[in-house]
Amino acid sequence: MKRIVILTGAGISKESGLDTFRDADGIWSKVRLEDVATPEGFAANPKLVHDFYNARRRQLQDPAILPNPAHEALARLERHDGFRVLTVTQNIDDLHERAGSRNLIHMHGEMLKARCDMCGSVLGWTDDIEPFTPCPACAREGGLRPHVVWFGEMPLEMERIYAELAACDLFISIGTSGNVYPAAGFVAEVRRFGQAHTVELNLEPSESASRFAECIHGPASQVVPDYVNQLLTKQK
Ligand code: BJW
Repeated sequence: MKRIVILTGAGISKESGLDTFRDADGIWSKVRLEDVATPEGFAANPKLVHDFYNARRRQLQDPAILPNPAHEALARLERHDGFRVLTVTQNIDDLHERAGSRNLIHMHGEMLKARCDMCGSVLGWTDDIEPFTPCPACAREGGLRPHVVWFGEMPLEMERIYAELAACDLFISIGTSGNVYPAAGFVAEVRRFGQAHTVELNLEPSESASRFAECIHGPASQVVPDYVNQLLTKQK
């Protein structure tokens, strides 16, 4: 059975209505990443960071925000018997799950979860968080934070991800600019470990484009379903 690892980034959710980070109109054009996506920023101004994630959490739950044909195509690929597919997403939205992907790692965490720094509980979370919202598990105030990975923090499930990268036959990177490590280094890891084919599907050449054996550029809602259809046709 062909083993496929798929890495996704903010570009796959752009056509669902969620902003990317580094495009001209992206999130980092509106807020400083040092203020909202570092442990130091959170310690300096927890209210600012909670407000930033509260707004994004509310937006994600807007009924207009839905998976697009790219998310749906990846779920279709995962359901096919001829492939063993792992999707590793840098995104904290839940659009892959909503499209039907099940073998999924959120390496940068999840917007619809909160974590208590005091008792370590990870909880499903759909409401706003304020600096003194008590933790439902330990009842203490001041410890709740978004369950996301900020700069300087260790991404989640790295051991499992590296094992899958070493064993895969095909690595597909979708909608990521290749600026943020360790995800930006996955293509090099794949090439170092084995014989896997490597493909970039992105709106434009990413920072890592030269490291891929094949690059297809265009909007995810078009290039991803086309590429998945090609794989499914070859498998017949
Ligand atoms: C479309 C499209 C359409 C648009 N269709 N495509 C120096 C060298 C190397 C590393 C470091 C260094 N100094 C510091 C580091 C480490 C640091 C890092 O990488 N910094 C860089 C800035 C240099 N990394 C870390 O700190 C990480 N932790 C770490 O390294 O731990 C140690 C470790 C060691 C060894 C092994 C393992 C670990 C943690 C990084 C945490 C990143 N967190 C964020 C916020 C998460 C929560 C939130 O969402 O708020 O994650 S930052 C932000 O960037 C978010 C994203 O997941 C991440 C990646 O962004 P992404 O997805 O690539 O988005 P964009 O906007 O950059 O790109 C979108 C792309 O889509 C573009 O190319 C568009 O063209 C394209 N696109 N429309 C298809 N319709």
